[in-house]
Amino acid sequence: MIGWYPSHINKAKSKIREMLKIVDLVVEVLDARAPLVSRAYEHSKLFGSKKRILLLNKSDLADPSVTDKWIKVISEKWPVIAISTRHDRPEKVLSFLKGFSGKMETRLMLVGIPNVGKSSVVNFLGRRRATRVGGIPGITRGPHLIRIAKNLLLLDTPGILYPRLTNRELIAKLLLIGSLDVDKVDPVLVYEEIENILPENLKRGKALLQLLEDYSKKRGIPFKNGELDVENAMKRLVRDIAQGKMGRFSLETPQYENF
Ligand SMILES: Nc1nc2c(ncn2[C@@H]2O[C@H](COP(=O)(O)OP(=O)(O)O)[C@@H](O)[C@H]2O)c(=O)[nH]1
Ligand SMILES: [Mg+2]
Repeated sequence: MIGWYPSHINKAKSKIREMLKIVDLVVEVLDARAPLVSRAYEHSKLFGSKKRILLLNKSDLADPSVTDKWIKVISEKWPVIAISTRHDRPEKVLSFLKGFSGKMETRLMLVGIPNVGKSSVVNFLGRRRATRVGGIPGITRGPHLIRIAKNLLLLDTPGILYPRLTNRELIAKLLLIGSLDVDKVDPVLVYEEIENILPENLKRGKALLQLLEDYSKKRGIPFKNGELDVENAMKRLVRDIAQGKMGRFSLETPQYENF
């Protein structure tokens, strides 16, 4: 599980490298609840000196005071904005992005790990009478550029990056934000880490086992011979947490971060 790095990841990376050649600006989409782990990919190596801006998406699911702290820390290095494709108006994001367009056409590309909301951002920005500008020379299938503002073009297919699964805590966090699916990595494998990092407002003073028991009763998850079905309950609870159904939370707070 740890150090797992299958070949589709290399394929996705080489696709991104290909696209980088034809864009001016990379827009990294991160999950506002865990900006560090949602950026646990080789960003420096991959993007080099390419200009970048950061979107902290799903801010409606994060603790707003923690998100404010992140914005302060990150903005020392990168242009950044907290957004929610659920609750914000596209104009908010668009006017932020417009600030980076010059006299010439600027091409943007969205990138991010699974489930941070890349496609939602593309739809969100493309919804407003976006016009397709056409294919990309030399690439017959796949991404197209859409015009989202005067002089601002967006690749309609975002790049998928994969976090490097270097430790168990990172895996637990990725499960809790939904960037690793519970059907791919069983959350019981990182039970202790989940128990340790689960924010207090979700735990409400309970141990994880108690939380699972209460959750199972509430959701009518059958007990097996009177015993709690931990695996099933964990999967469902983790998924509900990731989707924000158990309340807002942040998993990471800026310490002394070199973003
Ligand atoms: N609450 C909330 N959910 C969001 C937001 N943006 C995306 N989602 C949800 O997150 C899930 C993944 O979004 P998607 O755009 O498919 O992510 P992608 O894998 O990065 O392309 C979907 O269920 C979206 O509805 C947001 O700002 N707030
Ligand atoms: Mg997508």
